[in-house]
Amino acid sequence: MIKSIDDYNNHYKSSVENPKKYWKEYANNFIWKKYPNKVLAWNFNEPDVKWFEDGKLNITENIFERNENNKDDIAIIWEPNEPDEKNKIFTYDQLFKEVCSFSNVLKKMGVKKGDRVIIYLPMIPEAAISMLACARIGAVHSVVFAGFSAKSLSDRINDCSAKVVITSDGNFRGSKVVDVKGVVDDALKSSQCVENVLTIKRTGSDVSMERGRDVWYHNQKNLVDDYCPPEEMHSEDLLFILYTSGSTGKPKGVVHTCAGYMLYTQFTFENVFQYSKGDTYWCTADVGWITGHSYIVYGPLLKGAKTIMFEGVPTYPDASRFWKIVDKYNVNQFYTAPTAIRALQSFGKQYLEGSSLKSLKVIGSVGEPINEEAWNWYNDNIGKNNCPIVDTWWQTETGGIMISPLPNIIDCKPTYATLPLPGIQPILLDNEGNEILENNIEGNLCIKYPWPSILRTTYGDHKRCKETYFSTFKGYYFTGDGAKRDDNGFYRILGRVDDVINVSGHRIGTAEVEDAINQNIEVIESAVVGFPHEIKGQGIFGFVIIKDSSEKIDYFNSIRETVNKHIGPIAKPDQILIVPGLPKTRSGKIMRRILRKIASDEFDNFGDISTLLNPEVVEEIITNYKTLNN
Ligand code: 7RM
Repeated sequence: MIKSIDDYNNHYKSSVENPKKYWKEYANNFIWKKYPNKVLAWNFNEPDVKWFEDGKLNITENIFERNENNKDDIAIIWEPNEPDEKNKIFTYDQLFKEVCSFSNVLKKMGVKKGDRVIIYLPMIPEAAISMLACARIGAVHSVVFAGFSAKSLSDRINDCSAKVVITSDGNFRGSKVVDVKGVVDDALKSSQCVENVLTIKRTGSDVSMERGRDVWYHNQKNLVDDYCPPEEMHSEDLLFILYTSGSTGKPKGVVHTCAGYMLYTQFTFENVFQYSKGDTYWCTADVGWITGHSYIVYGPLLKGAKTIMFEGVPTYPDASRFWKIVDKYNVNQFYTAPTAIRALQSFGKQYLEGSSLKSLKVIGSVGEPINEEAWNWYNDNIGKNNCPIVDTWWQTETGGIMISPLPNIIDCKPTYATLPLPGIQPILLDNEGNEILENNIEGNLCIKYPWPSILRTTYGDHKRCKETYFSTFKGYYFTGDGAKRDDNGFYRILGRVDDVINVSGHRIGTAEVEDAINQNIEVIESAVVGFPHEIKGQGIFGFVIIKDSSEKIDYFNSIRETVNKHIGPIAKPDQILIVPGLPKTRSGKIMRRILRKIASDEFDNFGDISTLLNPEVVEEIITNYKTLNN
């Protein structure tokens, strides 16, 4: 583990001067079924990246068998939605048995190495257990956030031709009981590939079970053994697929493979959180996102850490819940998103009274740029000016944290993710692809050299992976983010430079939302942009052209409901403006930059609009906008 600034400098230097040697040394910490001799083969044009190609391993063997001396240590503490419901605690030994039983149930259902399994679950222990069970038997998991609609779920099921869906009867979320199984049933009306639905009982809600297809997990569990041998995996075999939004089309299935992901999540977990044995760590993300994969499940468990999984929401029963959980378990490392910090800040300081938070040593932020005000509030009120804030920049595609302070080693600076971790070689490029060598200038953030957990492909469509990440700037991985560097070499991430909106830390593609809006029968055409939002970071603004109608229609709610149905509640537009037309170039492209300005209350400095086909529409949109906001 990196313990000082000298360590960091030495590590960074060797990781850049001799990356193969650097990562090969780190690979020695793991159990290999076959030790790898080839470390790295790569080419960013195809792209084609292979780490430890001739090695064989199983990631769960590196969680359970490797940590066997610590089998009575706590692995997962599960905190339920209701504060007075009993929590569940799993030692490594207990978790291992749970994972093995689950693996055997999947095997009995005919799931084999390489098969895809969709996990559509709330934050219950089985979410982690089922992921690990897939990994144990070599099946490829694809977790779908349980807030996504039936349509989004079936798109993902079909895209990866999943054989099995794992779900639950329902979800306790704040004061609500949410239907989960019903969404799966709906989704499966348009999916032919799924043979079985393995259902976990959580809420006890009445659900319909289709004979021959749907199976209760608790019935199956009693019929199987609680040991399952690890499947031998090649380093580059698929570990999981996770769908994420981009600037065009439907979400892409980002592919991560076994060995590189394993190395890099453990490496970043231990260094960024400076986790020591006995510590209690809590990441508040949902396992449906990459943060949950890498920093609730894989990173912490590989390290043998004690990780908390929380079923509920930050504001239930009230806005003190997070801080009460921190005190209840004496959390040492706490990792959350700026949107949660801003939301809790807005409830007022009275919700902090009665929580000492004195166990905290490191607090973290992820998912979107953290504004200075939120940073200061977090630092003063949660860290009590005594905990480094690790502002961690990374992506679904990067698998693990890329740029972050190391607590008590690298200084924290509000709004800066600071320095790259060992193995990460960032570069800023201007729009023509020239390297920006001066400091304090905004550029496109790219990475020069592969790191172990870089995405390998987008499932079923390698060309799309190449076009999205490796074609804008030849020879580099393009992140889609803008950034600048200060005189200390610290990076500040400025947000997306493409058509991706970051709403409460969730990535949403404008094209996806437009497609959904256009499904509303009253809609002719739409354009969606992000705008600054106090709590969510960015909100969604839809400019919509509607059909002539004599009826009085509540377009706002009708369109939001359409989006809810097609994507899910997280993509519902915050604002909708009915407009007579959209500003388009002669080639038919919507000039979003104008709409972005208007949605942010700016009505001039639109830049060059000489290519606009219909400049007069801009004034009309502005007039409508001003009426809407009065
Ligand atoms: C981990 C995660 C990725 C996008 C990324 C950025 C933004 C994430 C930060 C951040 C500023 C941060 N994966 N982002 N972390 N921006 N500072 N510390 O969020 O695939 O869902 O999103 O999120 O724009 O490209 S993600």
